[in-house]
Amino acid sequence: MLKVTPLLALAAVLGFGAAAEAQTTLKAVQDRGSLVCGVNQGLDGFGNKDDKGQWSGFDVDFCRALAATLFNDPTKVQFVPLSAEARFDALKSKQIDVLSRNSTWTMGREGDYGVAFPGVTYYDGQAFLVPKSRNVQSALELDGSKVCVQPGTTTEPNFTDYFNANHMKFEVVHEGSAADMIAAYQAGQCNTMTTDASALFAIRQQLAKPGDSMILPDVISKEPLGPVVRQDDMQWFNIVKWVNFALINAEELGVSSKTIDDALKSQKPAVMRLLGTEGDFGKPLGLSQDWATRAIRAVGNYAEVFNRNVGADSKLGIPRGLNELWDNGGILYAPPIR
Ligand SMILES: N[C@@H](CCC(=O)N[C@@H](CS)C(=O)NCC(=O)O)C(=O)O
Repeated sequence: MLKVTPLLALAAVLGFGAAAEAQTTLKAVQDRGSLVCGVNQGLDGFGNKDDKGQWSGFDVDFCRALAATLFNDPTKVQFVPLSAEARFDALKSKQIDVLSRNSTWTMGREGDYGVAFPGVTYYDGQAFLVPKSRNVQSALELDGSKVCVQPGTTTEPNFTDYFNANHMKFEVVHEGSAADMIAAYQAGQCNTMTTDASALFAIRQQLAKPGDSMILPDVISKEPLGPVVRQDDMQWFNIVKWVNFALINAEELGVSSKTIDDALKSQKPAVMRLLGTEGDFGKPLGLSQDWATRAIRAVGNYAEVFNRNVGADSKLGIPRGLNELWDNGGILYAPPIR
C-alpha cells in the first residue's frame, strides 16, 4: 500500500501549487510582455501579411484586441502563421498562447486535441467554387468532380459526407495552403474548390479572372469559427471569451472606437459596466478595470472589425448575414456584463 507521509503530502501540495502558478497563461504572457497568437498563413480578410510585413485580418484584429486588453497596446503581439494541419499541435505544445485562425468549433476537436473554443467570432458554412464554364447551378450537379481541398480541415469530411450521401463520385486533390489550392484550380488540376464560404470570397478575388468562377448557393455545413485555447486554464479561457463578448456588446450598445470618449461619460448602466466606469468586472479575471475600453479603442467594436476586414468596407464585401446582432436579424448574442 502506498504510504503518504504528511511531509510528502505537503510537498506535493506546495509543488503542485507552484506548478499551477507557473502555468498560468496570463502570467506567462505578462512576463513575456507580448501575446503569441497563431494566425492564418495567408487568407485575405482573416489573416495575411503584406510585403511590408504588416499583418491584417479579422482574426489578426482579435489578437490585437486581446493584446490591447492585456497591455493597453495592440502592437504587443507576435503573429505565428500556421497551416490548417499544424495549428492545434502548435497550441497544445504551447508554441502559441491562443489560436485565432478561422477554426471551426467541433466536439471532436475539443475531445481529440485537449483544446477549447471560448466562443464564436464568425458564423460560417461550407460552400463550393466552380468555373462558370461547367454550367452547374447547384452542388447536387457536382457528380464526378475533381475537388481541391486542404487537409487538416473540417472541409474534407464534410464534402465527402455530402457527395456520398447524394451518391455522387469525386476525386480529392489535396493542397496544403490557400495559395496552392488557387494554383491547382487555375492549372485545371481540379474543377471544384470547397471550403468555408468566407474563404471562397477571398480566394475568388485572387483568381486571375474572378468573373469566370462562381460560388454555388448551397451551404452544406455549419462552421462556427472562433479562437481556441488549451483546456488547462479557465482564467485564460474566460479572458478570451469575454474579449469577444465585449466587442459584440459594444456594437449592441452603440459604443465604437469613434464614440468611446463620449461613451466614457455615459450614465447608461450597461455602457458603464462595459467600460468599467461602474463596477470592476475585469478584476476577477486578472484584468484592469478598463479592459474592454482598451480593446474597443484599439480595434473598434464587432461591426468595425467585421466591416474593415471582410465586410462592407473591405475588398471582400461579405454581407453580415448570420453575423448580424440577434436584435437585427442575425445570431450574434453576447451574454451581458453585470
Ligand atoms: N474552418 C475550417 C477550414 C479552415 C481552413 O484552414 N481553411 C482554409 C481555406 S482555403 C485556409 O484557411 N487556408 C489558408 C492556408 O492555410 O493557406 C477548419 O477549421 O477546419
